[in-house]
Amino acid sequence: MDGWRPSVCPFDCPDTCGLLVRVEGGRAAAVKGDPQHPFTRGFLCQKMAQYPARVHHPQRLRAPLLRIGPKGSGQFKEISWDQALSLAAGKLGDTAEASGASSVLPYSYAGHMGHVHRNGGHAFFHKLGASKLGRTICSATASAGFAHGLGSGPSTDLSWSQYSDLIVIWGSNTLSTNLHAWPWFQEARKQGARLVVVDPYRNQTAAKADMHLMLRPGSDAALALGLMQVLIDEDLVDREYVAAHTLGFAELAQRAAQHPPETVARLTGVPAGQIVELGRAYGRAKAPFIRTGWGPARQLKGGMAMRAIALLPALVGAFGRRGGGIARSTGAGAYLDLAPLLAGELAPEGTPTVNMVELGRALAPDAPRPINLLWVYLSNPAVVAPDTSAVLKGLAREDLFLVCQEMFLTETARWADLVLPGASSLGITDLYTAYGHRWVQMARPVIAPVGLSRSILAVFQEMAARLGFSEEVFRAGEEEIISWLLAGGSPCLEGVTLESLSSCRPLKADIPANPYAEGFLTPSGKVEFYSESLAALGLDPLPGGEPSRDDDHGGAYPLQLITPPREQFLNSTFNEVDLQRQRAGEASILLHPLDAAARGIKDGGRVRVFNARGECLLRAQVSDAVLPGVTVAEGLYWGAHTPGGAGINHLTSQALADLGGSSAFHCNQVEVAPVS
Ligand SMILES: Nc1nc2c(c(=O)[nH]1)N[C@H]1C(S)=C(S)[C@@H](COP(=O)(O)OP(=O)(O)OC[C@H]3O[C@@H](n4cnc5c(=O)[nH]c(N)nc54)[C@H](O)[C@@H]3O)O[C@H]1N2
Ligand SMILES: Nc1nc2c(c(=O)[nH]1)N[C@H]1C(S)=C(S)[C@@H](COP(=O)(O)OP(=O)(O)OC[C@H]3O[C@@H](n4cnc5c(=O)[nH]c(N)nc54)[C@H](O)[C@@H]3O)O[C@H]1N2
Ligand code: SF4
Ligand SMILES: [Mo]
Repeated sequence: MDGWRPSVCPFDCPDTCGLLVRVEGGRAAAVKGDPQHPFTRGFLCQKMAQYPARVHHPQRLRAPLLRIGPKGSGQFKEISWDQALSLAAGKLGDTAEASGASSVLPYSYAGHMGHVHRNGGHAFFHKLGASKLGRTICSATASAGFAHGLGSGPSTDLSWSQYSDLIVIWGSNTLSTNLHAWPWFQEARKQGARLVVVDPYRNQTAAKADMHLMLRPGSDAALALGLMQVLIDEDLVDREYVAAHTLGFAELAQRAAQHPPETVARLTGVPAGQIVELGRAYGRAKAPFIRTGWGPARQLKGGMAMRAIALLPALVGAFGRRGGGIARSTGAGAYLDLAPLLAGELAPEGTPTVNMVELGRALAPDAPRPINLLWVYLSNPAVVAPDTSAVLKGLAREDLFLVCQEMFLTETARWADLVLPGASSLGITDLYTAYGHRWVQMARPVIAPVGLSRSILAVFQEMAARLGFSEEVFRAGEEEIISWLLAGGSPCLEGVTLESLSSCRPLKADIPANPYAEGFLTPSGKVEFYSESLAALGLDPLPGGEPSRDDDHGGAYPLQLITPPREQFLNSTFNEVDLQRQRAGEASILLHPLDAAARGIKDGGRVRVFNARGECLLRAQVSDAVLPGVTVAEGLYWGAHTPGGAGINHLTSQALADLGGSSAFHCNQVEVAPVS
């Protein structure tokens, strides 16, 4: 049906925008933001404006492909779905017989965020007895850090910030990665609120702030302790709130006392005067609001960093005030009943789990447990996973059979033996919740399938039929599964039903704007400055200020490198859209004039960035938007779109953060040298 049709942005972004798609002759001709969406309010980011170009891209995969050249050569021939699925079923059977079902590993993440399809392969791999995947790459450490202070569960809603008089954006590049939070912050500013950014570089967001604390990566816990000490020292603590709702203030105060502003200035690179200024402003604000991104968590001590930041609002009683609190992740996803779709009970007891951050290690020929068949979907590990050279070595193994469900011949799909063309979000039915707001929405197909592409769920159900799996989950349709997800009986989803969602308009989940006003889901029910559960794990029960640091091989790699997202890409997605690549420009590295001068590097010159793990060629951008000793490379460019052919994850490591097991993507030591 032609005309403007409702849909949802399927990408891994907190905003989960309401979309309107203009359909002409079964194709998407244009998209715009849905003005009736109460949170995203009618505008889109520049990436999504290119969605029709991506969906109908000439290089979009339209048929199953079988490898006919050497691995990685990109030489394939088209085959039928029947041939492709029979081959896949045969390989799964052979692999399980030869080396056990646990030598099969699914690898998926969040290329598509709809719950039905994102989770639509899990039951299949459980039943098969494949190794499980620990899906930790993004938020596990941040969640764990918060859980050990405030408890799990949703955090304060971003829209609550409109009532705040002091907004602190702590390690989030809002204007690039969470654009629809910005108007709420601006509303508060119109009423006189001050906006402070805590970030290692002057990103788009920091450039628009009233104050920017430029800290060294990995030093957030120290900064938080420094702010706590100012609050305690200047008697800005809300004693009543602390007495009623927290545990361990006396012990915290002792720890904070070891972090006076001068000490913290040394650890963080932030001038002592700024630490005192922000401490005072935070303590005197009526309703201070913090927005933490994931930046502080992508560090070896990232769990500790998030925990320390999360404790600040309790000290000043911010959770008790309209406009006060802390936002990380919110939304209705946690209230869905995923169990019937995941069918975890089908997995044999003792099935091993592979942490997705350690894919390189898991695929090594000498890994303790062999992985001989890897099935990748909704992810592009050759670009997004850390330690790319280890990942590529694994993907290149002659004895690894690689299946890849993809929309494009990505740098992962190039290594595949079998490529299955994936449907886009515009051709399927799914249910979406957000992690940056509380709205729930369903989308139905608005265009005809592109080529022979098929959805994730459809492929796994076909595979299940071939392998003779007979459970109900392998036959249920998309809408039936959505009704299962909603049937858990959570009061937050009252009134959200298949029927009420079927107009494909957003519905609000009944989650309070500031859930922390109603208590904390910690073991004690209070904010835990002192954490017994951390003590039980043998970890520091109090926030500790020692910065994160990558092993620097005795100073051989003296510069810190962070690798945050780039505005023009969504993780590695949109690399395939020419206009977005042009807008992004050449992959670059930001470094301070002193570091550049010491190395004979000129602004705009080509440089080699390297450490023991690998090297990249990038364009130097010399500016005081970053501290001396710190460098920044934005964006996950495909290797093929980077001058030396190697993307930024050649420099990152498989080391795991302290809590939750995420990657320390922003904790790297490197050296930079000019290239003539
Ligand atoms: N345009 C765009 N939007 C995106 C994405 C994208 O790739 N592109 N990705 C999406 C996804 S999957 C996610 S998880 C989110 C992530 O969104 P963000 O949370 O915004 O991303 P981060 O990588 O965590 O980086 C956020 C900020 O943290 C800073 N940072 C790095 N290290 C530290 C540190 O040690 N301390 C502090 N205080 N700050 C630090 C970085 O400089 C950066 O400005 O964004 C989503 N939105
Ligand atoms: N150095 C560094 N590395 C990082 C990060 C960082 O900040 N720095 N960020 C990390 C974070 S936060 C995350 S979440 C991960 C993200 O890692 P991924 O989830 O792997 O993200 P994408 O790169 O977007 O890859 C998703 C793939 O899914 C495909 N896809 C999208 N929709 C569909 C569909 O409907 N069907 C099929 N079959 N395929 C589809 C896309 O074409 C794309 O290739 O990356 C991590 N990697
Ligand atoms: S990527 Fe994020 S900001 Fe852009 S349209 Fe999608 S949900 Fe909205
Ligand atoms: Mo992410």
